[in-house]
Amino acid sequence: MLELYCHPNSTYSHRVQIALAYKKLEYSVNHIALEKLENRKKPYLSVNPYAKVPVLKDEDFILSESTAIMRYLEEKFPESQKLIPTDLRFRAKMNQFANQCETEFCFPGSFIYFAKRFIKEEKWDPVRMKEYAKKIDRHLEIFDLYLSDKEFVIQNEFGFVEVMYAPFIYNISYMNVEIPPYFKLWMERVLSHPAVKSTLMKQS
Ligand SMILES: N[C@@H](CCC(=O)N[C@@H](CS)C(=O)NCC(=O)O)C(=O)O
Repeated sequence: MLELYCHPNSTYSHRVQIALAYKKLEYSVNHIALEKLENRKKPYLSVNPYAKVPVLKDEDFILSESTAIMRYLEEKFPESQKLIPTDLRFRAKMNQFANQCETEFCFPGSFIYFAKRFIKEEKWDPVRMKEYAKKIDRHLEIFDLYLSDKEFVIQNEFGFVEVMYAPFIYNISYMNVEIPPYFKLWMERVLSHPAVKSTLMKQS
């Protein structure tokens, strides 16, 4: 059976858990206690020397990086509900949006979210947080325009890009950003998807 090393509050773990729920794949969970720094000690470092979750274990095969895991699941279980288009150009566009999701939204967003949720205010880096909030605002402006005539990002269907964003838009209130109208509607659609709801409702 598939085994997922993850943490109940980990946004990147949630991506994989949403993909597994969407594809209706069974797996067992191995919680890594990030708060006790279990990820930075042996034996976990032999699972992922970068000390991050999630990691997927499929028999003797070990894979880290949430998007690499999602791509693996798609190829390993071709009969399950599809997350990735087969058409070359739609898939290429999906990859464009996936990269922009990481660099323009998730990376700067996580910096702000992590500080506000887990670090004392006197230790924040307010200059960088402001700069990152501006970067996200710009991203949302561009994304909003794209979404103005669409329900979902690729082929108007819930898919890979929505799964990537879901755990991060769930926490968007921490980011102090303006949420433009079409992005807001898309966010509501994504967060109400059963695979997203069932996964994110479990977090503490
Ligand atoms: N690029 C990685 C990021 C994974 C990541 O940053 N995971 C966080 C939890 S959400 C983590 O393990 N942090 C522990 C640490 O950095 O010590 C992915 O997509 O899986």
